[in-house]
Amino acid sequence: MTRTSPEPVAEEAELAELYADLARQGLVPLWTIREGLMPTEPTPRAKPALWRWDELLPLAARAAELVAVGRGGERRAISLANPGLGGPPYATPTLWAAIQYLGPREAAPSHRHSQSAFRFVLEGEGVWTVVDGDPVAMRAGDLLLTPGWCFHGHRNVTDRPMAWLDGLDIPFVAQMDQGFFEYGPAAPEDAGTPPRSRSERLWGQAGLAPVAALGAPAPLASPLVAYRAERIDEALAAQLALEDEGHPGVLEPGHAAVRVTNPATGADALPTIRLEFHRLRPGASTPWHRSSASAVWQVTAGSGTAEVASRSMTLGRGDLLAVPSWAELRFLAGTGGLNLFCFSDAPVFERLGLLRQGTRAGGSTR
Ligand code: GTQ
Ligand code: FE2
Repeated sequence: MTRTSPEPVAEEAELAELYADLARQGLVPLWTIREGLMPTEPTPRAKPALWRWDELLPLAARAAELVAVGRGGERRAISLANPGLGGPPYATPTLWAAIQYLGPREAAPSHRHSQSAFRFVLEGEGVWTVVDGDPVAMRAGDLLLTPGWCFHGHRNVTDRPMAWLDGLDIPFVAQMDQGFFEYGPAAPEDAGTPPRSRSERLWGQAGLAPVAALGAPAPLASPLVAYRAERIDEALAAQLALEDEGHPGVLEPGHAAVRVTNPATGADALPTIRLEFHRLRPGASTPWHRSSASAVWQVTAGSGTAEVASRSMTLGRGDLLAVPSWAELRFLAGTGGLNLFCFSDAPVFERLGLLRQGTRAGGSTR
């Protein structure tokens, strides 16, 4: 007969003495902690959590009245802190999500860091983000990238305020002790306000790569740093039109989805963050799904419901939803359809052979 638990080998007192001696030497016996260390499946401390845009935006506007932006704080960004994580300003254990706000004519000074970043613009316009000297316009529906170690500063050139969503891998980089940071020039960069960035002029034509750039090793992060609202909308609309015509293209019936990729490699646009846009037809729903990646979703248009774990949450425009690892999730679109932006830590785990995806029934695929 094989036994899975060890035979009792000692008296209580002897055992306690052994544990005390082990602790004094900085040693821990696995058999006392195995279940916590190596659970049957992920047991995230992060919880499904929802932040409403209608509440975030006025709070950011109040912050703008009271708190200046500049060296020191660097950015007027307010982060989403997951209630399950007990304090740190993290939406999930790996992802930072924040609302950033610039008042009329305000500028956030240039800096760079090893963390990868993006900005997604729900509404408004008038801010240029300057990425390694390349001014990139930010307008409603656009996704802008700031790959790791690129200098970047933001400048509002209008008389109206503007707010947007920031996403970064700050928690992941912090946990792994990989954080590096450097200030840029103190004077705000006035690099101009061209309608099209140099990055887009060079890389913005799908399927046409500049030969001059192809000799060098392909960059891990996308050399294209702006993905425009019009192109994203066109790509999603095309999938649904093809579905109407009986051709393949959609992810699931009534559910179009595009991933933001590096045009030089076809891989995820950022090495640590997956970026996707989803569109559900009116009344459509997604099947139950779960992933060992954690994610944050934002409603870009329309409305509906998110069912996550055993909770049901109504979703309106701009609302932000944090989804922990392995939480069961599905979306149901309202009568006007549901459009979503999503970012996750999937590329990290995919590359390390750790990513798992599954359905509700528990059937997991690798
Ligand atoms: O805009 O550079 O939300 O460095 C957090 C860290 C924004 C930024 C954030 C940052 C930035
Ligand atoms: Fe930054």
